Amino acid sequence: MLIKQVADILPSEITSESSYLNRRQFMGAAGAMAMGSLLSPAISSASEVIEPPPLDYLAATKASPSGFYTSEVQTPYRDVTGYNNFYEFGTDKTDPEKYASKLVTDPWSVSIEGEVDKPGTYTLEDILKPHDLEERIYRLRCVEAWSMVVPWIGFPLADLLKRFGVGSKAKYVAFETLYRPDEMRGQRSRFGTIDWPYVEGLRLDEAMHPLTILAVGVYGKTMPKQNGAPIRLIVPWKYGFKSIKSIVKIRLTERKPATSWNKTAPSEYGFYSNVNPAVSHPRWSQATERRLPNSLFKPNRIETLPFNGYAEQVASLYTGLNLKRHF
Ligand SMILES: Nc1nc2c(c(=O)[nH]1)N[C@H]1C(S)=C(S)[C@@H](COP(=O)(O)O)O[C@H]1N2
Ligand SMILES: [Mo]
Repeated sequence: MLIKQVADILPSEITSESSYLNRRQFMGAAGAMAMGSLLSPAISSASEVIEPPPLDYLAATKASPSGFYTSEVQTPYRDVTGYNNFYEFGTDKTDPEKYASKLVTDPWSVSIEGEVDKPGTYTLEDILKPHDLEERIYRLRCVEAWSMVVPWIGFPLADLLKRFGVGSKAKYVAFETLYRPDEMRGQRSRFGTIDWPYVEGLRLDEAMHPLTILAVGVYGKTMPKQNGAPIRLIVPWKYGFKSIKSIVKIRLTERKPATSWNKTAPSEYGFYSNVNPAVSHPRWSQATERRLPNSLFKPNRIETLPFNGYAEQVASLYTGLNLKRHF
């Protein structure tokens, strides 16, 4: 599949040099410190060298009023594609990269069902044809308290839903991942916690929000299989597990759909799962997060922001909703 580029220069290319430099600076400095601690007791001067430039995360968020881009340092491609959650391929962070190559993503089709004017099963090519692809540089905050900054390529989910016609009874959108145990070794595991296929859902207004996209690429390249090829959801103000991968079904419904992690542990994972530093997971705090890449020398622990820093864009969707109760 080809990714059409809408602009000659992607925003990720504009900022990639500075993130490359930051990374280089950091690696050089970390190396210097490791050497320093082995070879001489003069760590204080070495540690001056490794002090990273302070990052103003809030300012980076505000820089793009739409929330479509952040100027924060982008997580390198090797981390975005090598540290993944995709339980269909196993529960270790490195399993998806190791095993997702077995996934057959061509041909691919997506069925559009339920309260929609033009239901049917469409090939990926038909799904993508009329949509201009654009880049969005988003924070991705996993419920496990790590995060990344990723330049996705995709298009607004709203554009797709409008095209197929949202029925008057539709109140939610349900999504389903491929179920193919022959290719997805995690689906064959007898010790899994998830009841396959993986399912997710959004309220219709969340699905129609301009920040919500269907992504088909990352870093200007076709989506790697471990990241949810060929097409996945990205909802940047919610915990990462809402951003369902390798979608084969989109169903508009009148009733709130079931969601995989909520079914697995309802007291730990709610339907909304908006990023919220004030609501702890029963087993850990959500007040801070580990921003990848990190290391012993640079733990990169930062504060978690309400709605993952997208409050300005999305808080109004939840006016009057008790976010502690509806976590
Ligand atoms: N089908 C499916 N989608 C999924 C998951 C999964 O296990 N299966 N993991 C989720 C979780 S917990 C996160 S944090 C993100 C990770 O996306 P990434 O690997 O592209 O960073 O995908 C989400 N989508
Ligand atoms: Mo996650």
